[in-house]
Parts: sequence; structure tokens; C-alpha cells
Amino acid sequence: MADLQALAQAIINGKAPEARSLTESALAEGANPGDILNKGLVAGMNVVGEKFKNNEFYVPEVLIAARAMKASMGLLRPQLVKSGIKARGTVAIGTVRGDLHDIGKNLVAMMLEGAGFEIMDLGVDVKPEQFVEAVKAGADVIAMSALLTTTMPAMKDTVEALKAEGVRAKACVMIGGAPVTQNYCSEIGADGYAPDAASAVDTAKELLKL
Ligand code: B1M
Repeated sequence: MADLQALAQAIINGKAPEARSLTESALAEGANPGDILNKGLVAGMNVVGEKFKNNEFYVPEVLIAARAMKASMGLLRPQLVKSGIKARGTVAIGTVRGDLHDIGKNLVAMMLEGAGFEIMDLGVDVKPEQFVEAVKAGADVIAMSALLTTTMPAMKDTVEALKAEGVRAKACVMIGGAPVTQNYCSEIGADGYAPDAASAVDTAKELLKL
């Protein structure tokens, strides 16, 4: 029987080759790809998220765990598509216009992917109209990151652009980044704020009522 607990542990320990080979054997043994995802990868990343929240893990450990998860996802993704397993939702994530900081944004993207969301990574310096396009392309959540007080207003501009293009109701908007606060979230009419990558998963789930 496939050892999905060992797979979850390999993700927590950030052992990419081990995670890959355990995923390979699980698939070869005929394990359900959805089970491999949820009981292996997502279970492992959930523990990583908790440890990060509790300051037991720091950024490097999370990045290493995320790399192990990505190694497994490479094998699993085609099988998930074949078996018709749907992602929890699609998140279009980017660092806002004028801002090039992407370490936090990448962490958030990895944690969301680990939690079973499909990620459209729009990169850095993402203009409001690019977020609008992502919603038109089917994103359920717009996730914006800003690290500079001078680029935070681009979050407001994006919310306004979504309204102006008539697509505001089609997607939830969540924001985060060191200078961003819950107050600012309420002020600009975004739907959710998260202070860190692990909480971003909780916020996305809450917004999509999962
Ligand atoms: Co810049 N930088 N930087 N920088 N930089 C800061 C942010 C700064 C605080 C440093 C300082 O002065 N003490 C300061 C901003 C001041 C301010 O506006 N309040 C600053 C500045 C001024 C600048 C430049 C303007 C410097 C210059 O050129 N004069 C320039 C701007 C360039 C630009 O963006 N246009 C600049 C450039 C750079 C580098 C390119 C050198 C580099 C970025 C490299 C990269 O990202 N690839 C850089 C770095 C590394 C930093 C610091 C040192 C570290 C940022 C980081 O990666 N933190 C930073 C000082 C600091 O924070 N100590 C600083 C680690 C990361 C994991 O945390 O991004 O906060 P963070 O993400 C967290 C949470 O915030 C949250 O989850 C993450 C994980 O828990 N989160 C979200 C983030 N996004 C989220 C989205 C969500 C939810 C949660 O939902 C959607």
C-alpha cells in the first residue's frame, strides 16, 4: 500500500528526491491521485504552514518544503488532470505595479498550491489591467502582494479597475505584504487580508467558503 504518511513527512523534511520517488511508487501501486495530493502533499504542506505560523519553521525551511512539493506535483499534475480532479479554485497572484519584491509572493503562491489551489503566477510589477485579464480568464481569487508603501495604492487601483471593467463580483480580492494591514484592506474594498503565507491559505479558503 502506498505510504502517503511517509510522503507527507518527506515534504515536511524538504526531501525532494524522496518525495518524488514516493509519489512515483504510489502512482505505480495504483493509488488515487487525489489521495496522493490530499493525504500526501497537502497534508505535509499543512504541517509546514502550522510550523511557519508558530515560528518553528522559517522562510528557508518553507522554500525547501515547497521545492519538494513541486517535485511531486510535476509527476502528479498530469494524473490529476486525467482523473478530472478539480483544484479548490484558481488564484491569480502577483506583486503589484511598480513593486519588484517577490520572495513573500512566491511563498504565498507555494503555500496556496500546496493547499490544492491552481496558481496563475503573474509575476512582479503587475498592472491593474493584468489582474483584470486574469479574472476574465477565470481566476476566482486575485491575490496582490506589496512591500513598499509607495506601491500599495496600486492595490486600490486594481480594485477600481475590476469595478470599472464590470468583473469585481467575479473574483475575491485578497492582499498582503509587510506594510499592508487589515485596515487598509477594508479601506480599499478588498475582501481579505493575510499577514503571512500560512494565513493566506486560510483567507483564500474562507473567501471561497471551502
Ligand atoms: Co526592498 N525594501 N527595496 N528589496 N526589501 C524593503 C521592503 C524595505 C522595508 C527595506 C527597508 O528600507 N528597511 C523598504 C521598503 C520601505 C517601505 O516602503 N516601507 C525597501 C525598499 C525601500 C526598496 C527599494 C526602493 C530600495 C531602493 O532601490 N532604494 C527597492 C524597490 C524596488 C522595487 O520593488 N521597485 C528595493 C529592492 C529590493 C531588492 C530587489 C534588493 C530585494 C528584493 C528581491 C526579491 O524580492 N526578489 C529587496 C529586499 C530583499 C527587501 C527586504 C530586505 C526583504 C523583503 C523580503 O523578501 N522579506 C525588505 C526589508 C525587510 O522586510 N526586512 C525590503 C521576506 C518575505 C518572506 O517577507 O515579503 O514580507 P514578505 O512576505 C511575507 C508577508 O508580508 C506575507 O507573507 C510573506 C511570508 O510570510 N505576504 C503576503 C506577502 N505578500 C502577501 C500576499 C498575501 C498575503 C500575505 O495575499 C495576497
